Amino acid sequence: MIKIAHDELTQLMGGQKEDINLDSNPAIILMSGLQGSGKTTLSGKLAFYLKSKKQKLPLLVACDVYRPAAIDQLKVLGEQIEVPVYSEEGNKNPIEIALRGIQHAKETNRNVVIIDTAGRLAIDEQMMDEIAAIKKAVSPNEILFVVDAMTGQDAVNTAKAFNDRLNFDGVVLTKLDGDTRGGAALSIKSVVNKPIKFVGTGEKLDALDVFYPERMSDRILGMGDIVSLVEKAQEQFDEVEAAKLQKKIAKNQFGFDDFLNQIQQIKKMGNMKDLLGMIPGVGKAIRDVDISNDSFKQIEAIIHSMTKKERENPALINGSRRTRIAKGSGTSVQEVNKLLKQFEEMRKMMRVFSNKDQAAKMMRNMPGMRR
Ligand SMILES: Nc1nc2c(ncn2[C@@H]2O[C@H](COP(=O)(O)OP(=O)(O)OP(=O)(O)O)[C@@H](O)[C@H]2O)c(=O)[nH]1
Ligand SMILES: [Mg+2]
Repeated sequence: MIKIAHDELTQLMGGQKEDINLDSNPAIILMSGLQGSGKTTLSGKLAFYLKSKKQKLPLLVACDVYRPAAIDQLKVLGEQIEVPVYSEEGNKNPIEIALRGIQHAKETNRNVVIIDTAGRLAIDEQMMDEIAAIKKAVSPNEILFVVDAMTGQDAVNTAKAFNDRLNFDGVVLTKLDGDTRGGAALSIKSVVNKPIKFVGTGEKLDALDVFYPERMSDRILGMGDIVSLVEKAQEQFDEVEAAKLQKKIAKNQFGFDDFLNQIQQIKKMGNMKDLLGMIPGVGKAIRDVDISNDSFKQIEAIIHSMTKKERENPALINGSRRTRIAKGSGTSVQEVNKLLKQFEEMRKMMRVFSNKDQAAKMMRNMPGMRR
């Protein structure tokens, strides 16, 4: 079930990762989004990413002409990552600045231009008109819509408003380092049908990740590594064998040899502690507990000390046989008793669950299940 949900979620969020389009020279990237969504920070992060990972020569262009400190903020970021910043002190026309910024990039051989724009507190016409005008003037390769993941479902309305006006190319979710699980990613993708391309995971300039739908499903489901666990189990799962086992269980013929087989299969899946750690919530709980694959050793030793008949029909194992098995396996009669008891309990449970009617009856009789 979890694996199916996980796979569907991944598909819903686009399936594959999507790159940004840097096909022209210079490639032009335009930032859009509400105030405080993280546009300026992202401009710096993206410049750093393109410079260090893609061997590009970016130029940052400061088109936020409203907030007094906006230009300085971008300059500080540019200095940290050693990327030049184009700005015009005193010019209040962002379109002019954007166009001259691109011209400057051409003259100085910069092959990517990242245009940082002004945000507003809420969606307003003036802001939309301005960014639409910049888009028209510069024909960007890529318009990125930047949105704070912590704003939850509001993010979806904002995304829709921006997309209706700008028809942007991709979404960047910022502040995913907070408590949010990022469910907004899912809604945004389904409402505007534009790929999420990056996620911001911190205030530092290297805190930018390419968006992988699969990893986001993990996060939304909060699953630890349950998918890997399911995949591992699937690798070991043999349908023919399973059907045989099912029959045996129904006829109450599930014996110690079958049990040994099951243990072998679990062991094939890998280290016990790692396996348990993949179950959500368990990993932390067992961090300091010593669980080794040896946990099965004693059980295996006891089973190996049984005769073939005893393994097939544990009811045969009386007092003297128990003493013999304990001796043979280097354990104690108590330990043999314990295993036999647990085995019997397990067989009972298995039988119940192999019979649909019985299982249904049992569920109905559980406290809280009655209508
Ligand atoms: N924790 C965290 N903080 C972030 C992230 N991205 C941005 N911030 C912080 O969010 C705040 C706003 O970021 P800015 O980049 O200034 O946002 P903006 O969209 O340019 O804002 P305006 O220019 O006012 O419209 C800053 O304090 C950033 O440090 C992120 O991925 N994680
Ligand atoms: Mg800004």
